[in-house]
Amino acid sequence: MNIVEKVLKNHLKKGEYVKGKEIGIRIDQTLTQDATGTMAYLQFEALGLKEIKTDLSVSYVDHNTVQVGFENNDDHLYLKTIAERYGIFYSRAGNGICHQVHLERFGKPGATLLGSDSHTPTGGGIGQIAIGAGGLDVAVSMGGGNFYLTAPKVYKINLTGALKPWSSAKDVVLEMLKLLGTKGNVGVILEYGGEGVKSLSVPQRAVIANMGAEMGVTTSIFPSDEITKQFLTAQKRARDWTELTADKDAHYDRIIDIDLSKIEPLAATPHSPGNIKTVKELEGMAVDQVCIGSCTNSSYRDMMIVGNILKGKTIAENVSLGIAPGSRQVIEMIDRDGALGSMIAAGARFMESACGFCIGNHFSPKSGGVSLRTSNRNFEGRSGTKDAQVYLVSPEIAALAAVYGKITLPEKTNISYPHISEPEEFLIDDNMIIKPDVKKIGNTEISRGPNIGKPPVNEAMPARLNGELTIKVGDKITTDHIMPAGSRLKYRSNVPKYAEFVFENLDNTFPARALKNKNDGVHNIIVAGESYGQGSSREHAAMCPMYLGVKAVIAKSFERIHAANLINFGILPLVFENAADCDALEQGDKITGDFASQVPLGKIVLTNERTDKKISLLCELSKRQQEIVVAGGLLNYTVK
Ligand code: MIC
Ligand code: SF4
Repeated sequence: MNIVEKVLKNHLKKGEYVKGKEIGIRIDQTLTQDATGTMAYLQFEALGLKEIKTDLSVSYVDHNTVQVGFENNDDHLYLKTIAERYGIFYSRAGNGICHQVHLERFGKPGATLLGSDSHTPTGGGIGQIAIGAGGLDVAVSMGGGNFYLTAPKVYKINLTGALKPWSSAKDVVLEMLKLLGTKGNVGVILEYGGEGVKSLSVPQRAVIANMGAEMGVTTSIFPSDEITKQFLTAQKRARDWTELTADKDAHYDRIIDIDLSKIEPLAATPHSPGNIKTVKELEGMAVDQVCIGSCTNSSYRDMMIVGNILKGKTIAENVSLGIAPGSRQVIEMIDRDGALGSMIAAGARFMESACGFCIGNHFSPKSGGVSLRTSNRNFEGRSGTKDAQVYLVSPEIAALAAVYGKITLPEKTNISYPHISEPEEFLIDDNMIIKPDVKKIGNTEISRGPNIGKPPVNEAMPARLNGELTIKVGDKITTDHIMPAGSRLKYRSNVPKYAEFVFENLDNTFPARALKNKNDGVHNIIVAGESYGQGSSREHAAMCPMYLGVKAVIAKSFERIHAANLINFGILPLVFENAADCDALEQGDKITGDFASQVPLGKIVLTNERTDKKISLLCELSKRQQEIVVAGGLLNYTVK
């Protein structure tokens, strides 16, 4: 068996492990973050769940830590009291980014982790099957319910050699993005192996696993070996280690060879993590802003590299440099080891250990500005500045650009490569993680600020579709396009309010038009191109359209997490049988036909009243998914 099969079969609860078929697995650990967590726990409550049944559940506050207005702090308090009431670990604001902290303090080889964040696969760096999902799926798993996924195809990424100085784990994953792209990888898990794995530390492996999310794979996983053991021992968690390797005769659906010694510094150029160029091609490009941090590149090693490059330097006059280490452990250690002082002396603006700039919560670049970031997504407008040009690079290349004010090749500088070895002991300080207290479980009163609403309730799927094509969008529409983050994020707990911003940057008339249709008894339909719903796991990208009366999304293809979220909220994801039918559809078209009764057929035929043409749409759902969508979503299906 390969590693993926070993872990999944060990957790199999429902279904037969046959590639492409739906299976239900037990989830050992869950994580939530505040931006998706509030709704996840509101749904946990709405499901009537009374206790958590996982081995460990952790609630992190790391996304909305910039508290402009009362909403975010009210959410934090709601999360804290929920954690106390149900026996969940609570990582307080300032303690760090969920994926970094989870890797340091909780991740466990061989265990399953489900997180309400698309970068949960970071845990693959420590040998976990770590999967991102919508908050409702996480709520169900916290309550002991199975998590459903397709038994995956497994690609082996066979690593040989070792990285050269100035080439980084980030460049490995950018190389992977060059090979696999950002679409067409649904239902795949990447399993890293080969001799080259031994040359990568756990945090480096985590960088690579983290950005599998950008390829749309279900997750990525590394073996658990001596390096993993050393990392866990240094985190004083040696007891959590188990060995996890693939059998010699393990089977894979595809093998991709990567020679680490051939990896060059790379960059993802605007506006997709899949637009890869070499740093050499970008040499000399002036930079306005450099941001170092995010769940991708904010470990002790990354920060020490940056601190050493900045040592004794002053950042260029044209550059503003922001640095956000991934956790308090990292901050305390780079303080002890001198890198923090070098960063501050060089002129870095030191930021809270949180998502911050990565999600456009603050530190937006100037209009048209060039921003070099170590994060994982450079979608248009995500930085908070619509026309900014965001490039994704390694911490090494980012730090050099901060010093020289432009993209600079390391060999053209007199800076020598800072070799950083993994610490033998990490500094352990868990005093910002509140542990479950038996006296409070079942007793704590839950705090609910005025912005915290109830999850919206949907009706069952209509028997007949009286549809209007309310909006037609293109390829690679991200959940950031559907439900903007940044300054809008604070409305996450208030669906009617947040729904006012659906498709804000594509067509801000959509919410009002959709709501009017809903009130007139017309069902809204979204039509899209390839890879609809890339990026974030935010279920609001399904929940808010549901609130506005959207009943179906018809696309050329969907990304995994978003398709699952649509089903969970009673919106039917339909795929054009004939992609050319998409071109013939126009905004405003009336689309009608039998609806709920066609779902079990696996194919739905609808009529475009304008052209009087039939459109044939694939509806390839498992029986369980069919029942959920017909019931109007997972809440209705569960709470009958
Ligand atoms: C992101 O990176 O887009 C986020 C913000 O972390 C999201 C979660 C969210 O929308 O809150 C993600 O990746 O799932
Ligand atoms: Fe936070 Fe950015 Fe990571 Fe999302 S990608 S979890 S916003 S740091």
